[in-house]
Amino acid sequence: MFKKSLIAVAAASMLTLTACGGTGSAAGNAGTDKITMGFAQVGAESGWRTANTKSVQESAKKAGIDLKFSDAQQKQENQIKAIRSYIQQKVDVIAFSPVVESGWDTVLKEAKTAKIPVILTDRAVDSTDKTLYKTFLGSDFVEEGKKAGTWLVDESKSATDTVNIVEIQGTTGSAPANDRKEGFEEAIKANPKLKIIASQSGDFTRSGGKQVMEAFLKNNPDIDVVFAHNDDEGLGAIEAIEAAGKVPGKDIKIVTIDAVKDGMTALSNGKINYIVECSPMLGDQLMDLAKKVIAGESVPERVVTEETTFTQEQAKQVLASRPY
Ligand code: GZL
Repeated sequence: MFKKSLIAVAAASMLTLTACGGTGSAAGNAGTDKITMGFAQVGAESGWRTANTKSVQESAKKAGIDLKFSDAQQKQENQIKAIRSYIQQKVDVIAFSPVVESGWDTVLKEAKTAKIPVILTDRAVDSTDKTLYKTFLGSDFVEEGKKAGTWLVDESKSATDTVNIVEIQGTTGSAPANDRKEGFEEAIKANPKLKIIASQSGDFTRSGGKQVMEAFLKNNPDIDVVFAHNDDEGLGAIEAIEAAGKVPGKDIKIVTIDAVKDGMTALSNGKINYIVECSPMLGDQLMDLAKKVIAGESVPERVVTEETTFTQEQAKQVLASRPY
């Protein structure tokens, strides 16, 4: 570990000055100045998450950072266990994407006591104690929800009747689900004809999106629009809509968030109508922030990732070159 190796070198030089003797070798990268990062990932629930994991792992290799990686299968207790194990292993820095916003103060205080800096990536925590982490790198989810809602307001300008919207939310209690909902509702207030008639969590998964959409279709005869918090839920909704004998993208319009390959393919095929991008490619920025934090350099409290939006036409143009 970087920190331990500095101590080891100092101890060794002390020892050589005063007497011979070995120094306790650090677990892992004994005697090297390689940085060790403990990364506690949410899970593997979506195409976005798979791309995010690949980005973190590839960027760590490129940056020469030794990565310890764990997959929490979308369970907070598993992420907390992983963070505690990284503390015991005395890693140089901990990074994680909190599966939900609440319940992190205790374990983050343990990391602070152990003098291990923490970087939040992708999702935020609702802790009021900003000293518990060095920075938060990720998207502005409220803005993403607003972009989706604004598209629908523009799309529905000429609507004379009520536009019935069903919302497939992300993981209950997660920052992206809470914030995307907030942003979308804020935007659609501009057109009182836009009504959310049903809203339920699909847990950011394709199967969850399909199950929720099946229930929506059973209970609501005239759905006009689906707002799905990620592409995977939207893709599941497409399966349910087609099984009900309706045409996704035409009988029922669909707007989603992420812009992963499968979502962009459905968009270019006309089954989704609009996608708001949420970039999973956070690896390089994360490793750069980690090196700065360990070097004692100041880093911004918040690093917002750049992202755009896609229409069906734009998807056709960029699909072949999309990196994930
Ligand atoms: C957003 C990320 C969300 C994605 C989903 O940054 O946390 O989690 O939108 C993923 O696809 O499951």
